[in-house]
Amino acid sequence: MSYTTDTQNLFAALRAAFPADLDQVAIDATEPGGAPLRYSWRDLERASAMIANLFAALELPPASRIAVQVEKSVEAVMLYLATLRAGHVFLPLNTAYQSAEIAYFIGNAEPAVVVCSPASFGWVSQIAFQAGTRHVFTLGEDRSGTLLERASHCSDRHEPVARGGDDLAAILYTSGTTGRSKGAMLSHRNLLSNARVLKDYWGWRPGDVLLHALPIFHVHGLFIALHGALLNGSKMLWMAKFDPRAAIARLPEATVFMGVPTLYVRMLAEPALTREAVRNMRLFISGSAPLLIETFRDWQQRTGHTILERYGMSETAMLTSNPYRAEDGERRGGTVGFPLPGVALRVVDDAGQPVPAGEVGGIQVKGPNVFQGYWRMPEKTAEEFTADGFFKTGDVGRIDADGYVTIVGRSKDLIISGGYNVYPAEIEGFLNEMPGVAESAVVGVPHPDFGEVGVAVLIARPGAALDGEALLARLKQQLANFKIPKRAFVVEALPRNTMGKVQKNLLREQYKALFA
Ligand code: MLC
Ligand code: AMP
Repeated sequence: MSYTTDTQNLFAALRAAFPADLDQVAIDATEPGGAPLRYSWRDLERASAMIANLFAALELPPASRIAVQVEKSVEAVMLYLATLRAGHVFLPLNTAYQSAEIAYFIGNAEPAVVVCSPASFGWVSQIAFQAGTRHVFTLGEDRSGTLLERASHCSDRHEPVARGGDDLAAILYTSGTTGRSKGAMLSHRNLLSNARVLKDYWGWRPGDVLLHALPIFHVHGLFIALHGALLNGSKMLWMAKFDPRAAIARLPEATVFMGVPTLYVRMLAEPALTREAVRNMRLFISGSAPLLIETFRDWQQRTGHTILERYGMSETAMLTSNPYRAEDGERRGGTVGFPLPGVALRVVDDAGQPVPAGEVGGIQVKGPNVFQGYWRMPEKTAEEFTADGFFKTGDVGRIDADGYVTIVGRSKDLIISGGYNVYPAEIEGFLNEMPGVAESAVVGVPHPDFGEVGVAVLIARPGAALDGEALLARLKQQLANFKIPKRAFVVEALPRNTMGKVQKNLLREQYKALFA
């Protein structure tokens, strides 16, 4: 958390990397079997200028939050770029979030503008207006909605607003191990420094083409993939939704792919994944969740490519990466590679003292990519940083003698399912409120597709008869679908230690073969 004052707007840096010929294709969003849908660099430049001018016409205060819950589209990218260029703060929201979740984010962030899909305008606008938001626009996946209508009347010339490196570019909400979600505040410098390091470390070069198949409301798809291509002036092949067959069909036109492990598992299940299909590929990158060594090896065997695994977080963007260049070392399966240039990473014991190489402990990090703190939670922010400025990741791992970092677990009670984070405490809170439920415990168990999924273990109140599946159906009306445990069991008692704490490790052990 340093406070120097350069004037580095992330948009301006990305814009400077656009090719000289703005009429080249920047994003090819043609759907399989659909009419061609291509956007030039000029389209990105003009549309982001028009939306930025719309924000100017609304006379928003500087650094207003722009909260966005829309389906993935190129226009949503334009909205993101417009927000940066106008000096406001982008707040992306997973499309799976339901009304209680959205109400919390809007109430907490107090956005000046909310953009939602046309279909959810009714309930989202009600929440937003109640929370004091002045402007609610809609943006459909098919270029429909009031945002583009209003922006179409604005000028397509716009000078990016000067920003200091520490000014906020985005707030990403991450759930908490206790209580409510926290908004991780990322500055222009946090994001730009990370993008520049990755451009070099992953060897981005002229002619690269990125197959973009991830959602754009989290770090991986929004920052790592998007900034990577934009900062290299590289074309993107755009998939609104990941489909393994369609992705494989587009691989021959691509050179770079980024995915969570589930995407690799699903592509491996397709016979069309062959060496021929990946003949033009330069690099496959995996992250957001542990990549199983079997997936790493199967991919190597089937395609001849060694997946490069890296590790990051919403609070920090990317922290470590396996090497790209052979001279920097091998890509070692089961590890997340080396700390990126500029990132200090240490492994500490419970007392906060660094442990010797090879020993397991808590992972702490420091670097220009590490966030500015949690939105309006100074105490929480202070708790998560050490006195010497390291951020406590909540991940548990070790550094081998030759410098490779391995993640072995988490000290935070967190399930990572298909690359999405699910916090048991949040799910348990909702389950415990349901009629007839005395208490609950949610644990993560191995799953062949999602890597890990939640299982709910429930205790009934005296005299109540619980139907686990009915409770899950009810939960689905309250929470994002990926957070819903895949199974529920009603039991007599939860295992506890002598302190009375639920022994989740025993529950994980008991249910570990459920989806084997
Ligand atoms: C969907 N479902 C999930 C799920 N995704 N359940 C658990 N975990 C998930 N990730 C639910 C659906 O709601 C549905 O339930 C059922 O599972 C089957 O859905 P599906 O059709 O198979 O899912 P699909 O739409 O294909 O989505 C799967 C997916 C998606 C893997 C493509 O989850 C995805 O895009 N994941 C990527 C997440 C990501 O980008 N993470 C990066 C975070 S950044 P029902 O009951 O409705 O039928 C980060 C930092 C870093 O972590 O280091 O990068
Ligand atoms: P998020 O809060 O959604 O950004 O998720 C960040 C968390 O994802 C990290 O703290 C890790 O626990 C996990 N994570 C990210 N990349 C990897 C990886 N390659 N291997 C294991 N865990 C990972």
